[in-house]
Amino acid sequence: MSTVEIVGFPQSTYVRVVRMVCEEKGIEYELKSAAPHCPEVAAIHPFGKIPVMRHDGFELCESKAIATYLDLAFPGPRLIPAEPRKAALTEQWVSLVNSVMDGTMVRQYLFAYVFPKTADGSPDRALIDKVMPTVTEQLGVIDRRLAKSEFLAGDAITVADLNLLPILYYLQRFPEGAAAVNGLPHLAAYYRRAATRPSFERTIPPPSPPRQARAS
Ligand SMILES: N[C@@H](CCC(=O)N[C@@H](CS)C(=O)NCC(=O)O)C(=O)O
Repeated sequence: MSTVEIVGFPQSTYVRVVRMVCEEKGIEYELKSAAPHCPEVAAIHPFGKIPVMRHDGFELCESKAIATYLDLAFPGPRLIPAEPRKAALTEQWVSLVNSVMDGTMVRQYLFAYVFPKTADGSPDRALIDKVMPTVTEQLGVIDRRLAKSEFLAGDAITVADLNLLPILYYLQRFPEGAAAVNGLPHLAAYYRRAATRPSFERTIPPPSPPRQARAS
């Protein structure tokens, strides 16, 4: 089989998710840095979002779909468990993070620092202060889950964890986000353990997201 091509900026949390899947499974892949909506991306994703993937003539978009393909098409540890309840819990936590928490933690909190809409380009303090209680509340939901199991879907790492960790990485880069994560004992311990995994270390994004990533 030919090398998997992942297309998208390495700063994107969703791009990092699929890279971490490759790393955890030992899949050989090439990362091609590309902006959302560029022709190469728009040819595969109907709404121009990153990541997109190419493999052996097969093109695919949407991070969860790409993760599922990689998990099923390649050998290596199963990242979406075969056991029905664990598989369903994996889906549940991906969905909760992508449909609710990504909006609060990435699109509002992180973007208030990285892509502020303030006149002078300084961090959007009003938005940060407004959104932090919700960020903390949502992190508490994850902390309570992690009080019960080592990983989100049970006792082994799954796509659910790989989908969350890139967001936690960015939260740790900013003061309120770091304080919120580190103030929750189960979540903080989970993050410390996960951050030592080669899949995490080998996919750490370059320091600053390109301006073109702004549209979302
Ligand atoms: N549901 C998509 C979301 C991907 C996504 O929102 N990617 C962002 C970068 S992190 C993007 O392409 N934003 C540009 C846009 O939405 O126009 C997935 O899971 O792959």
